[in-house]
Amino acid sequence: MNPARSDLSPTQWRQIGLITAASVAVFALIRWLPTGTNLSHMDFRVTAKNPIDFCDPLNPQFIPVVAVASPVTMTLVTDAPPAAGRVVRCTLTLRTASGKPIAPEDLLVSNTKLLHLLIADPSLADYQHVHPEPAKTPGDWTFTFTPLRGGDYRVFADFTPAATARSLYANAELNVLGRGEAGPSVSVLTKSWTAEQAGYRFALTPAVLPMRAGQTADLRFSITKEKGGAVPLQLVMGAFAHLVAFDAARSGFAHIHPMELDVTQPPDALHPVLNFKLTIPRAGSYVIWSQVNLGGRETFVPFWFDVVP
Ligand SMILES: [Cu+2]
Repeated sequence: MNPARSDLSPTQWRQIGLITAASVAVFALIRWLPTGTNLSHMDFRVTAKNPIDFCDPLNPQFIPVVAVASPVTMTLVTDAPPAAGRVVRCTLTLRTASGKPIAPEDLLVSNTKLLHLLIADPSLADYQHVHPEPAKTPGDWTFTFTPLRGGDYRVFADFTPAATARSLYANAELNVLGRGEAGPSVSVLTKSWTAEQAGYRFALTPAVLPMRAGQTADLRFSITKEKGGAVPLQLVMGAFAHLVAFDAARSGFAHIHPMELDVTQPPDALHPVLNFKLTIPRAGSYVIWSQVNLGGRETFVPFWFDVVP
């Protein structure tokens, strides 16, 4: 008989058996529990010359999404040819470079959502912010939107893989039939730091004018009710205002949020003011689309301006 065995009493054998069974059960339970993402940081690694890897949330920059290589491919399929003024139903597919689907469990919530789409027509007169919902097939996401104009719409996706915990971007184009007759008039393209819409006056005021390329600009965003009274400013995606800047060529964007980070302290009700910082690296024509929630109604207001060298 094996001397080691002879040292153990039947009770000890039973204890070993129970401990082993318990360990197997715990192991099986852990394996059975959802483990989150199946993707690793290697799935989001890019070997190209200009990989997207930046995004310091405290120092938001203009991100040249189109020029840089994204480790993610995005494709768009619509149920019918998109046309201006009509609802378009889209299925968007997100995959890693090696073809792995990017599903909800692979992404972190950012600004209250897993996936943000910034959609703009070639004139940048129609800007929309949409949140796709995950579809049954992993990697597929569905959304609807109504393009106001014709042309090659550009769709920028903004998301944060759980594997890297850093913002990542992708882009795709969607041709929309029509000449834009359903869209806003070109007067919205007039360069201005003020705008009126729906009974409100919006002002975006840079501390120093003109805005210069490469210099951080302090921007003051304010809203007043034209007839006087309180401005019913509410949170949208976890902030009192979102500003998204595009260059005229739509090569990328900058998405910025108020410096007033404490959303439990809303701005003054009669004359809300929010402060932003923005650095634009290159001279040219730009638009900042502001997005606010006024009494439950989402309002988008553009400000066109020039950045000088
Ligand atoms: Cu935002």
